[in-house]
Amino acid sequence: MTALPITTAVIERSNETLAAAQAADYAALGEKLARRGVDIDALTAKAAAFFVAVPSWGVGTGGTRFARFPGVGEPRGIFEKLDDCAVIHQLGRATPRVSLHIPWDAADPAELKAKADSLGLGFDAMNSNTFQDHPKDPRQPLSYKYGSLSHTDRAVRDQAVEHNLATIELGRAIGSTALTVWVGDGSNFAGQADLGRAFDRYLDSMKRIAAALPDDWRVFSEHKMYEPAFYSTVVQDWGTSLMTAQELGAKAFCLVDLGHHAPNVNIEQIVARLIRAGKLGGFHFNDSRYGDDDLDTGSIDPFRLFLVFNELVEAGERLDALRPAHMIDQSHNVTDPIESLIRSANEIRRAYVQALLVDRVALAGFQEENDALMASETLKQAFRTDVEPILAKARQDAGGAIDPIRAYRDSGYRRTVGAKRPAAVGGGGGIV
Ligand code: LRH
Ligand code: MN
Ligand code: MN
Repeated sequence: MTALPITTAVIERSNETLAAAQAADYAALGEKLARRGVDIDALTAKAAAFFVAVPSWGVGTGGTRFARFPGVGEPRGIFEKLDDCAVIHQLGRATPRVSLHIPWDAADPAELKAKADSLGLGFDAMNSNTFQDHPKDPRQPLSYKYGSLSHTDRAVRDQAVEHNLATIELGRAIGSTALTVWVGDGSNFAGQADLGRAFDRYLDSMKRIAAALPDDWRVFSEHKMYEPAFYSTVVQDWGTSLMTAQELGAKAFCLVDLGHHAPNVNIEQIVARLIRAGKLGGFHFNDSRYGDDDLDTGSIDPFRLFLVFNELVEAGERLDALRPAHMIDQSHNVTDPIESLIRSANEIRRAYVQALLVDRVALAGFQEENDALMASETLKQAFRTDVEPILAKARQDAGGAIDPIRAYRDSGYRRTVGAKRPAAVGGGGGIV
């Protein structure tokens, strides 16, 4: 049995100094919400029951294609990554599952499961990687330079399909029930690829993957506007993703990565449409200013995140049937990844609670009357509410930290792993 990385004493000591102020803030917010007819404890219970998965690739320091500046005590493999994920969940209590990327995280399934069990973690959707070559993987000798699932060469497509099947197999052994497929397939020059045929080949490959899914599994197709291909991308937007999910049938859904759209695109409307189509499969949360920046969720545009959650809450029972997967997908280039992931998960919960605060009866009335200003104010009133005392109470009651970043810094975890894990060498780009 692996000991949990942060001791209870560290969390308790940190909470002791903050408990009185937290209780007072919670009581004050409770009174304020009661005047609006809202029961604060019911909100706290909903916040505490809302979880989001962390990406295994997010706990290592990220980089760009220009450079990567390693951090102190970076995890050397999936087992150390799981230790870091456990810290995030111990302090924040919002992230009990980890999303793996294969073959980056390939390991013996029994060992993966045992390690996760000992840390109180589980596994969320598996991600297959056919967007780079894997020279060390004997089962993937062919290059993905010109694509994977949509490649012109049948042998490369076969290899990419097989890799997805192997990813499902590993996921099945460790208790996952979903596969996320994102391919970088596309072209850099007009004329380089036949836009129609490339999509036909992609669909054909995806059908083979969907046909091999276990009964209780789902497959998510993740779209992305551009990068690594800069002229055309095979699965470039939610339209193509929806066509894919519809052709593939009942087990196929669309995954929305918030960073994978042109700036200013109305993502919450895309979410509303996918719910309407019964095809919203899940999210990769992050934030961005320009492109697929992979910045901390809610760090640039928390209002947009809130508007996405507003659609989710508005959907009510329709969403219960869809059970969308909530996952973070970020790259941390200048922050401690553990801190970024703790606060990102908290921002996601914050957006959820703020969305729960929207007076839906009033909003529907203003919409019916075409009272644009009051409809907008109804949303803004919820968004302006500082719900941090609710988030802190949910953490505290679940054994986490009232102020998780402070508790993390006080714990000295980064220093401790820095002494154990050799410093990584910086240099060229790359996302891991
Ligand atoms: C692509 C992406 C996709 C990958 C991950 C590493 O930009 O969002 O989800 O699997 O990044
Ligand atoms: Mn993503
Ligand atoms: Mn991305």
